[in-house]
Amino acid sequence: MVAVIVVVVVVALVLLSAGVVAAVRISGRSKRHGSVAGEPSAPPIPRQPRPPAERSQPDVETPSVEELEELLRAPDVEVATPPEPEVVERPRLRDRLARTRGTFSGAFGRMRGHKIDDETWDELEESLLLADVGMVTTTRLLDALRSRAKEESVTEPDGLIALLRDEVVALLAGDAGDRALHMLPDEPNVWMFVGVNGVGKTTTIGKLASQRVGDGHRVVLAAGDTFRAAAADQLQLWAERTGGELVRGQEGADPGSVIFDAMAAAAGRGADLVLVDTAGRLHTKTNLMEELKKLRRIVDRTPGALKEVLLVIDASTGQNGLVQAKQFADAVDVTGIALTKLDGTAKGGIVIAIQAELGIPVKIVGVGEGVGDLIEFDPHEFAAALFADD
Ligand SMILES: Nc1nc2c(ncn2[C@@H]2O[C@H](COP(=O)(O)OP(=O)(O)O)[C@@H](O)[C@H]2O)c(=O)[nH]1
Ligand SMILES: [Mg+2]
Repeated sequence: MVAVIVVVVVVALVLLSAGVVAAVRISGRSKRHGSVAGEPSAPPIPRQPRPPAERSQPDVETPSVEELEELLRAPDVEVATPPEPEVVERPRLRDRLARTRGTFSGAFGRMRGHKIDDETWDELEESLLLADVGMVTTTRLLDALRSRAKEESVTEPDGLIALLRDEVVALLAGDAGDRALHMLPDEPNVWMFVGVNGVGKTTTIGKLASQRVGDGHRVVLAAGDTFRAAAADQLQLWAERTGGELVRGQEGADPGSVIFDAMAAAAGRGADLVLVDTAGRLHTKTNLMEELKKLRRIVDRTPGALKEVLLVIDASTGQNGLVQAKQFADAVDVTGIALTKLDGTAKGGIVIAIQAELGIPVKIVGVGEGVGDLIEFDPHEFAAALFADD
């Protein structure tokens, strides 16, 4: 009997002391957990499997499993989880063009009630101008439409609308040139992005990086906008998000040197595409254009090929975008247009004006702020979206 009591007392003492030791260890970890930045960091604590006995001590105040896990986690060790591949569905141009389409569908609705008369032509002209097709291109379209309507004896508004759609497609597809984004195999290809501040250069680069990395290319993003550190930070976020590699310089660094470094990095890492972001301050317009010419020369001198100079235009600026485009196209040989923000604007008709008046192909269009909101431009899809009834 005495022996039994002695055993019980010894077991109780052992349990009690185990509880005290556990409490001391836990409070030590808690202190480390609250360490401030700058303190020497604690070495990572290896995770040990917990013995089942730890859980079966109801009378010692033990932390819950979740609390223990939290406490045992070394505060300064971050386990890098690879970014989840974003599921990107191609947006429908038709959905995103809703506001521009609204301008046309309203006018078409009013036209349909009666035979073609002066009012019909006024409605058409007004809707084209409202959609920022611009006077020059609107006049050209309507002149073509009048002679075709006469030739083909079209008397019903629906016939006229169908003809207008044809004319828009013809104008867009006619002398469009080539809408492909070009790359040569087995060498670094350079695509340079130019345009005024805020039009969407950096965002478009991010979206393209995502597409091309997804297609198996190795992409370098060159932060050639060195005026503001925030510009490179923004590009860095896109690089992290898309799996591209960023090359950046100090704030105020010579953008040319960043491009140089980017080309060297691309060659060294076997990257086949370098997307070059540039600054777009308009108030130093002459300098901006000179800077762009210089960057072009640098790219021309480095190994690798300058395959695209893409002028980024914000569709919501309508006819102003056209004026900008003319200035840029005079300074650098622009190979194509990236037209952004076609979503949410009623001025989508600017696509037609750009194509008709500049003769530079619109290659890609931005239809939202998301990573997947960039689509290659297709005149037939555009016309179908514009003339859809609903
Ligand atoms: N709605 C919409 N917003 C866009 C699009 N492209 C860019 N943006 C937004 O426009 C703003 C300026 O873009 P940013 O890339 O910084 O322009 P940058 O100054 O030319 O580099 C950002 O808020 C972008 O999210 C687009 O296609 N649609
Ligand atoms: Mg930018």
